[in-house]
Amino acid sequence: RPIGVMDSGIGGLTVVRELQRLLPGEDIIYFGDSANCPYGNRTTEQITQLSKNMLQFLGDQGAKTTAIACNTISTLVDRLIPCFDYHIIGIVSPAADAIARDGLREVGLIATEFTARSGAYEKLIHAHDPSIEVFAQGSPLLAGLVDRGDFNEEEINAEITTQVDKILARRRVSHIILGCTHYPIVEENFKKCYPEITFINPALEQAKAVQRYLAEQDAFSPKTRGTFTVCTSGDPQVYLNVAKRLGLFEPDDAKV
Ligand code: DGN
Repeated sequence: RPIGVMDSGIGGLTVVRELQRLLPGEDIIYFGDSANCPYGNRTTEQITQLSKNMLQFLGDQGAKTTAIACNTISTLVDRLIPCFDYHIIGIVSPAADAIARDGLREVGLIATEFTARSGAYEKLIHAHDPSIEVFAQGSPLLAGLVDRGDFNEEEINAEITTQVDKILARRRVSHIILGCTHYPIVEENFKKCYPEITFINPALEQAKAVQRYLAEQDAFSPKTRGTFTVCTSGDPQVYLNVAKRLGLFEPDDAKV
């Protein structure tokens, strides 16, 4: 049975990259809802409904677990999990656990406006240690700019510097969480604009959480190389381009 990965768009391909590195034998089925992206500017009810549709679809494909790669959707994971009878993993919780474990005293967060406003990272980090300071900043534009797939450097860098400068004006943090799955696709832009800052990509922690779950369930695939299927409500060509940019296994199947 495959691992499901879902996102509002192409961003979750950054989680697929980590899954393929850690668990190359697993079949992966991906759903990206680009027709409705960005989710970050939508209401809670809209995001919940759209997410349920994707979780249902992946469950129907027989997913043994689904990684909700999208941070925005993961802020609502507590209301989604009870609606399904198969296993679901969000991305915020494993990332928050890792930050608390690594002993950072303060950290910046750049995310969609929805995620930044939700306080989900703060809540889960503070569950470990309430004294860790989190400086959250929402970007209304960056996820949409990346999802467009044309990688206009000037526009992307302008939005990165506008929002990261706002974090740094509040506190000169040394670490910033890339709290939207679309952002690690343009991680090089972040690094070039701010070489002195360490940018944290939550995708690896989520992939490790999937690995732990499969180990607990004794549910690893016996294969050495899994299949990779992309389904999207948007333009499959954009997914193929980004999959290539990220060095993913060539998708076996790209469906609309
Ligand atoms: N990629 C999504 C996230 O991680 O929050 C958000 C993209 C969007 O829909 N704005």
